[in-house]
Amino acid sequence: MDKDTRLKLAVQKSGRLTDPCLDLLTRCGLKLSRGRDQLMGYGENLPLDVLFVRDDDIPDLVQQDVCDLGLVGLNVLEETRLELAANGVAARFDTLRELDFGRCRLAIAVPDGKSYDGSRSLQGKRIATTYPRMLERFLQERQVQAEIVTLSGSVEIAPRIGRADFVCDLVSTGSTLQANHLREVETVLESHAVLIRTPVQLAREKEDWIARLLLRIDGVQQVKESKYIMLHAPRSALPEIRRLLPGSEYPTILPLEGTTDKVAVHAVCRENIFWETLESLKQAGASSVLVLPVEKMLA
Ligand code: PRT
Ligand code: ZN
Repeated sequence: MDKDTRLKLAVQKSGRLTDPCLDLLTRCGLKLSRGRDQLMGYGENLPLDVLFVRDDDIPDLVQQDVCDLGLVGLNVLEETRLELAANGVAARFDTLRELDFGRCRLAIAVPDGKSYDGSRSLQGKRIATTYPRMLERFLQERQVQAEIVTLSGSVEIAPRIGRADFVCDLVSTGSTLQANHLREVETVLESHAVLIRTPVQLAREKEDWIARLLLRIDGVQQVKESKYIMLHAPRSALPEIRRLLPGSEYPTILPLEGTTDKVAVHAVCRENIFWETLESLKQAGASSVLVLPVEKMLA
């Protein structure tokens, strides 16, 4: 196939986003053969190739039209957008989808034992971060003047070594902050992975494939929580059973051979089904309940 008709997607080479991104692409039906240099993965069955890079480079690769698409954390994307704006350059990337992985937040934390009384407490203080632009915006919005200490890593030790009074870093479980005797006090940004694209109109084939990829991504995101449930129920219990099925539209009601007052109910539930729901279904009269995972879904 002509090279120009193949989409190029930037993905983190090795880090927290790598596995979930590759998993998403696999679920979308992409078979990748990773090149010998491991910098490029070629789509064997779709006209889509993957460029493996550092996550910080992903917005720039899309900005400069080296890649058509990118999978990156919102935190990296927003920091790059502000950095470009500070240099008088407009960002040239559009967000296509918000994804349900890479969840974390950029948060300000204070050493244990130090008091915190709202953003005023940051006035005149030093805050260490690897996200100076987002922190700057946060402080400006609250009309607080503070010194931003930009570090390239290990932000959490800055207070202990006397380089800063506060830190502004990514947090997911909070255990890193806890281990460093820091307490979270402000959220600067809620983040997750996003799929971005160049705003430039691409060749027809490429645009078509982006549209197909988006449909598949939507399908993948939908089925993650979805379940297919089958059960037997007395006709009289149907209203109550429909009420109990989480996130289901119209269930299929089927007759059962040899009985008229019982029917089979089949439904797709777009939310997970917990034991509590099964117990309530049973109480409402359901029997022979089966819950199955949904592998693919196309709305
Ligand atoms: O080498 P490269 O530059 O590509 O990788 P990187 O080291 O810059 O990034 P990486 O792999 O650490 O993270 C990639 C992306 O994952 C980030 O840009 C976020 O969008 C997302 N993400 C989700 C996180 C976290 N959760 C996270 N917990 N990124 C970093 N962390 C770090 C955080 O900086 C802190 O050191 O994990 C620590 C805190 O974690 P908890 O669980 O202890 O709170
Ligand atoms: Zn990085």
